[in-house]
Amino acid sequence: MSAPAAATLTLHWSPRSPFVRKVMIGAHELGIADRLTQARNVVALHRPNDVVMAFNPLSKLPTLVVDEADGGREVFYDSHVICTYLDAHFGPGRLLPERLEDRLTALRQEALGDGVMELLLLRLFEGLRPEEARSADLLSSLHRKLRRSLEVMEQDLPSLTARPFDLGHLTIGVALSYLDFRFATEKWQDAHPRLKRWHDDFSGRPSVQATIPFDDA
Ligand SMILES: N[C@@H](CCC(=O)N[C@@H](CS)C(=O)NCC(=O)O)C(=O)O
Repeated sequence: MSAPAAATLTLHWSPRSPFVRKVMIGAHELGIADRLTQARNVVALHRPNDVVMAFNPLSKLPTLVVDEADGGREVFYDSHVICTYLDAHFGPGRLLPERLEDRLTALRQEALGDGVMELLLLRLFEGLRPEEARSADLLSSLHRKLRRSLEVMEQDLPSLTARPFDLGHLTIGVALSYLDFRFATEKWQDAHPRLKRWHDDFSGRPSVQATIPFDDA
């Protein structure tokens, strides 16, 4: 395991990736965002990126490369593993609660947020296909899963408000922000006013304000 104080941390990064945003919000929350050198890479499901693949065979963002002062190198992916690495070195316990019950809840909420981001990415890709090639079954399935996920997020509000901010809050917040970023017409807020209020508070955090997504290519 590297000694981060002397290491160079390079995050293969995109300003529009919700999974990268998870890591960046985590880094801001830990006060170490300026330790991460951001390397812009464009990745796409249908076009593997050779630079990213040199470190991550799946060609996915985020990927963290840790270069140690002694010449050693370690690579970490995916967003969960990178957040775990950052928390262990710079937290510890601030992103991943130490108490088992809280940690399991945070991890389940992270899985829910990750799943929503994955289904939104699928919906985005499907929407880019010619209309006649789109799968109505897939789009309808994704829609049902999104609706149900929003209901469960709303049911999770008591546990979200009871715990200090952790990876569970972070990931659910990023997923809702990504929904707004890519599908602003979804109007989920009308059906979930309490979740909207929670998301408004989340959106006001300095770490979230510092990582607003944008399309640059
Ligand atoms: N489970 C991964 C998902 C990462 C992911 O899907 N990232 C997208 C960008 S938002 C990507 O790299 N897509 C390129 C590809 O799937 O080839 C994580 O948590 O980091």
